[in-house]
Amino acid sequence: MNALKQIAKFIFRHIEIPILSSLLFIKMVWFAQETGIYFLTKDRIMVNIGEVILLFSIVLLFSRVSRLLVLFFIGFIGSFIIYADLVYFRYFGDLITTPVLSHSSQMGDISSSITELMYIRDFRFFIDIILVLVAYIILKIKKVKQYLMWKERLALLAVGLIAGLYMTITPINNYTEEYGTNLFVNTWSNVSVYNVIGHLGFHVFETQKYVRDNIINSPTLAEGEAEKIREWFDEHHEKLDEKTEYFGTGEGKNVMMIQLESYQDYLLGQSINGKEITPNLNDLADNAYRFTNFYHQVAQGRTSDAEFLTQTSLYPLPTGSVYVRYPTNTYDSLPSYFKDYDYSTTVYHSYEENFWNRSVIYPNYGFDEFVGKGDFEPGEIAGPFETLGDEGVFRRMVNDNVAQQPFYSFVVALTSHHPYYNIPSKYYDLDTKPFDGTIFAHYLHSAHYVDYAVGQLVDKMKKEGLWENTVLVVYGDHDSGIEFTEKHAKALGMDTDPVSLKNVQDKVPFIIRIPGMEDQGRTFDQSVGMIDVAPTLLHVLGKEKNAYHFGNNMFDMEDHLVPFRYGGYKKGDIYYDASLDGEIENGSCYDVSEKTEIGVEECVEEAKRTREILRMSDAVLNHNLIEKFKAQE
Ligand code: GP9
Ligand code: MN
Repeated sequence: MNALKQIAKFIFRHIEIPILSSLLFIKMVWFAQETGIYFLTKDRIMVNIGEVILLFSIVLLFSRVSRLLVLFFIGFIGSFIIYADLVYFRYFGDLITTPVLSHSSQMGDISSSITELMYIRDFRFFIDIILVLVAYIILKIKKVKQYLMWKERLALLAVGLIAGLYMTITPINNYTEEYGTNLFVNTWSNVSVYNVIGHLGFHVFETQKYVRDNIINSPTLAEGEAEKIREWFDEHHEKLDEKTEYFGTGEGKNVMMIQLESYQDYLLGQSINGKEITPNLNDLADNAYRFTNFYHQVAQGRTSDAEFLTQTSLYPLPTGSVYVRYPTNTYDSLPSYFKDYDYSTTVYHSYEENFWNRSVIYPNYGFDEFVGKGDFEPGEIAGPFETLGDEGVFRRMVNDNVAQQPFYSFVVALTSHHPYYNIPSKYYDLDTKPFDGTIFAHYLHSAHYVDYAVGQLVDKMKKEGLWENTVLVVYGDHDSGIEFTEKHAKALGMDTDPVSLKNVQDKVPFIIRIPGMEDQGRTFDQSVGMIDVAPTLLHVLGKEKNAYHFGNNMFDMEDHLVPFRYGGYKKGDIYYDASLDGEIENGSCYDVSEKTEIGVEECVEEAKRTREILRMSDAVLNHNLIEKFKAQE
């Protein structure tokens, strides 16, 4: 009896801790329920409970009455974070991050409607906290005696910390053992990070990353460096102002830009077992301009880097994605340019709106509207993400566009994403022998489906009267991740030597159609890259704009340097493969037209220039220089 009494007393001494910590966990469940994020896996539940236990263990350092005050603060901070995330999610479909908080211009849009996003029922997030505060005040007034019981509290603290750590670390380890640590470097989606490391863990991780990158290792800008970069842009503007026969040929027309997922250039113009892989893109190229040496320049940000390159003509970061690190910087983006000329601007992507932080960066780019996963009508599902297939996305876009002219529409297509399965079987009409069953065969089929979708798009544009008044740009976002081998090249009737194979790897298609031009069908062979898309488009639209763009005008016919983010480059026929150790001399230099390796000394000068350009672009991003330059204008 005595023992039972002791136990009851012991429980009573600490009862508020399990109650309040459970309530905090319940608030996490409410958040997941309302946002529709799937929460019910063993690991997700465990990591969140583990973190709650860790947080509340701290309370044991305090004796009863003061403990209530600490509980109030801890409970308030925890509940406030979850609730703030919920309100933010109701608007942006994502969790709050430090860059967003520290650049509250983004919040400008939301602050006026913030009260609309808060409901009376949300009060439940704070009831327990208020009760704790009331209890504290009563006990204080009644001068209730505090007890110490140091040993008991320290023992409980030890148990709490061990259990909390175990429950937090185990699920994270389970994830990294299976998928590696890439997610924590690239953070392609806040929700993905949250799923792995829990709600509180996400904010701890995200804040430490922000502090590490922006405060502790804050990139420094040497004296006079900003001025030098500005001068570089001034000189570059003179170059961009040179007119060609294509200047202004698309003036006043609508613009549609289609970014195809993982689409390699080698798919175009090729057949497998007698059948064209991309008949519709080939037809399009015959009625447009095709650049046969267009390179992707993406880094770890993959699709987001490709978008960033073409929309802003700045280079992606060496690690992580700019979309995640600098979503609120000032950019001379294509949509913002179109806004200046009263175009409507819309972006389409049939996946989660918060993936790659798009819901934050797109409004900053100047898109009026982002049509994301939740906004499409149900239609034919295709691709590994099991979302609306590209065909449906294109159709929706054209339907919208008819009433939006002049428009700038940008589609981030998705169906042909790695690992290239889940294409409806009726589109499997290529004979992929001898690759049947391999990832390469799946890749060809999914590329073939996307080509079909492009064909449907063109037909619909014609039907809806958009074909003759719309500049159409189609390009691929990056390589397929499948090594292009001798066997593949042979099957497609392409060069099989090692230099050609290397050169093919990072090439993606680039086609631009300017209606009304007589010389359509022309191909351009000079080396160009994604960085050049925005300046080229502005040239075609006939605008002389001193935009802070690093790219060149692809129509000026010059052999410009095409830097790759890892330090390699392509210029004319010269391809430089940088070495991972960063020593320029340890890289390899090739003459692609001769299909041979040449002395590295031939590449040193341009390799240095490549680094210089990337360094300048990094400085522009790290110090938000475009905002500063514009303020000086
Ligand atoms: C999903 C898509 C992912 O939104 O952008 O593409 P990825 O970055 O993996 O190429
Ligand atoms: Mn991609």
